[in-house]
Parts: sequence; structure tokens; C-alpha cells
Amino acid sequence: MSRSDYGQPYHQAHDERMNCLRFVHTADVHLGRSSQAFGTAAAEHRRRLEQAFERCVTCCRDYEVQLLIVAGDLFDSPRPPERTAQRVRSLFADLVGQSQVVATVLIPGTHDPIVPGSIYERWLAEGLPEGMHLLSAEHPTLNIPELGLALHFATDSSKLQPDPEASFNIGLLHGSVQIPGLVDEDEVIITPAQIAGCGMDYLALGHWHSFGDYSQQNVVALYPGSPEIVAIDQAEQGQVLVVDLDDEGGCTWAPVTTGTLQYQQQNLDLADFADMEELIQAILTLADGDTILDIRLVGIAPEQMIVDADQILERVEERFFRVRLTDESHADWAETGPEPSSLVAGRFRELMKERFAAAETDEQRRVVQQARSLGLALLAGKEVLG
Ligand SMILES: [Mn+2]
Repeated sequence: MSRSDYGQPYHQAHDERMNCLRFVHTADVHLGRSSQAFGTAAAEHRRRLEQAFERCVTCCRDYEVQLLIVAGDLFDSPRPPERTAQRVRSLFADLVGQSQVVATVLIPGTHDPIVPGSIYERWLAEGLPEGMHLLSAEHPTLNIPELGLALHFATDSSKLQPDPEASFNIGLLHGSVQIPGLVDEDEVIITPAQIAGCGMDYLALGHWHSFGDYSQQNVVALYPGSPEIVAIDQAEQGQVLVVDLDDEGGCTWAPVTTGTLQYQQQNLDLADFADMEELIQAILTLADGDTILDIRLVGIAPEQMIVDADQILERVEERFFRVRLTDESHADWAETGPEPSSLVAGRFRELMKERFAAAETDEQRRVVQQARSLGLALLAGKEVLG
């Protein structure tokens, strides 16, 4: 795989006079995830997550990094599928054994804690492959003298203490940054003031699935975001970060695309379409096997348009990675609509209006709306039943 496959090319020349450290920072890979939201695409989604992680590993080779950091939630659960766990373990082992990468460093996350019976507990008992490290509450720090590096796992932001002997101090934290009024509490939380005062050169954050820069003063603090879209409504494409630190306190970083999925939201105003067929054709113009399409039907449906979400999905589903459809449209209940085609149609319209007013749930309202459109179409002599 060539560099251009990652999207943005990244060229950062090492300055020979300075001691530099280059690493890849990822988090929230969520391998083994089984998401109902992806429906029939759930198995394919699991494969995409794995492929994105493989691209992250390839990225370590291509960009000649010395270190790979995974800041929590590598797995979606403490007990991921055995095949997935084995695959990951051998990817880590090969990376250190067959490239310039010196170490891979993991911390547990909210989805993959070290608990009895977990894969991490087993790995720690069996012994990890050469160069692979899992930091824990019991062993929160790691020194890699050949890189002049000290790594610090923080379950509590106040516990971050830089090693004065190390050229580079990197903190790893799986939790939230406090944003007053927006994010006030979480299992693990760090305030901007704690980031500013933590003494780290770099804080490798995980937990939030989109990229975020929460750097303070001299401390670079970044969420890389997930390497692939994890949840169905995640707007950003998957990526990892390639980071360069120099021992004069400089830090540069660049995102590298690792995900293949993209999320697209479309509001379709029913008033813009003459009938269902026209609507379906409009959706099909967006067809793309890598796209998660989130359609919202809005506006006022023409009186005789029968909005059938299931039928739309059936027609378009296979042409996308996944389609989600939310019907927020409403029927044209105006008194001054087109003249009813007959007295019967007029009476039917009145009746449906009463039923709609009496409906207690959205589902009941939706059914009335469909019945009304269908009835009016039939009364107008249209062939609507296939
Ligand atoms: Mn996560």
C-alpha cells in the first residue's frame, strides 16, 4: 500500500541535530463491535474496523515511527472474539519484530477494562510479545531508555508525574476533558488546568470518537478520533495521528486517514418530489458502497404520495453501506388542498383528519397518514396497489 492511499501525504524531515521521537497515536478502535445500528451490515462493519486497524499498523511502518500508542478501547469488550484477539496480538508482535517500531503501548479503556476473565488479564498472565506493553493501575509507568521516553497511564489526572530524567514524557488517558456546561462529569475527567499543569510533553487521549485538540500552554493534548467510524451517525472519517516530538519541546502532528466509511446526512423535502419513485431515484443518485446515508424525510408530502419507509429502504439499501431513514414529514392536512375528486373523497379526508387528531402515538399518526394518502390515491382512481 502506498502513502497516497492514506489521503493526506505527510512529510516531516527529522532534524539531525535534535533528538526526535515519532509515534502513531490511535484510540477507540472498538474491534469486535457488534452494532445493531448497522443491521445486516454489522459483520461487514466489524471487518472494516479490523481493516482500519491494519492500516494503522501499516502507517507505523510507512511513516517509520518508533512507537504505537493505543489510548484505550482497542476492543469493544473485555472479551473480544478469540480470532480478533489473536490477530491483533500477532500484528503487534510482527510490528516490533519486523520494523523499526520499538514498542507498542496500550491502556485499557471503558469498553475493554482489565477485569477477571478479560483478554487483557489473560495476556498479562501469559506474558506479552516482545515490545508490547499494557499499562495498568498496578503498573502505570513505563520507561523506554533507548527512546529517552517515559510513559504514564493516568486513571486520575492528578497522578500524572513527569520523569525528569526522560527526554520525552507522554501521558495516556482514557476519559473526558471537562468543558463546563457541556461535559462536567465522567468516570475519568481532566480539566484544562490539569492538562496545563501535568508536565507531559504530550497527552494521548482516548474515549471521544472524533478528533479533538485540547492542548494547553506547553502540553499538546489530542484525541485522534476512531480509525474507522464506530457509530452510525459519526460524521468524521476514521484517522490516526502521526506525531513528532523533539527534545526542545516542539511537537508537530498530522492526521492520516485510515477509515473507508463516510457518513452523509440528507434532508429530503417531500414537497420536492412528485411521487415515491422520484424520491427513490433521487436517493439512488447518491449510491456508494462506502457511504452511511442518514436520510430525514421532511416537509409536507403531496396529498396522494404514500410514504412507505420500508419500501424506500428495500429499494435503496443494497446500494449503500447502510441507510438509516427517519420520517419526519407530515401529510398535507390543509382545508384548501386540491378539491376532493368526489363527495366520498371529501368525507374520507374529514374522517382521516378526525382519526389523526385522535391518534395518541407517532406510530398511530404515521399509520393514519399512510391510510389517508393511500385512500385518497385510490379514490382518485390511481393504481397504487402492486
Ligand atoms: Mn470508545
